[in-house]
Amino acid sequence: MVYRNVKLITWSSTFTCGIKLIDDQHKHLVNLVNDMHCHITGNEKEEREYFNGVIEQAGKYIRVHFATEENIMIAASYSGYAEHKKAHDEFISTFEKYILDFSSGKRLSLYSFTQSLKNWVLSHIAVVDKQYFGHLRKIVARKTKDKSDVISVA
Ligand code: FEA
Repeated sequence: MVYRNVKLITWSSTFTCGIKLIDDQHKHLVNLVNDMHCHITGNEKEEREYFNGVIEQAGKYIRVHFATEENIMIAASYSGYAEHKKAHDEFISTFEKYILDFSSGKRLSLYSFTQSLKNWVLSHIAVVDKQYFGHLRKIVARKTKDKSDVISVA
């Protein structure tokens, strides 16, 4: 079982929110899942070495991404902020538990880890993140309308 050069997730416009920073971060997460997928060999030693080399960076990146979204939601007074942050926090706890098991020597299945990361990333971007994307779009539309009203009055 070797998936080299096989993309597990193909980026699609349905994942975009229109904020470049967020879209770039989501693309990076998708690339990360695809990279993990390409390193599945079924060989425990190889997979452990690969995982060891990427996991810390991945954890840091995910935290930065969540903080970026949370700051945007706060700035936009998004009413779903607390619930969204809870989903982020729960994901971080699950992720940390996995890393703890891994560093204490537990057998790693890169296949199952990658699958669960893919399922989480996809369902979160496509469902939960989409809810605040909608809120941001409404704000932009309102601001654009206010501006055009001012211009037409002037
Ligand atoms: Fe609410 Fe964004 O977080 N994308 N992910 N995963």
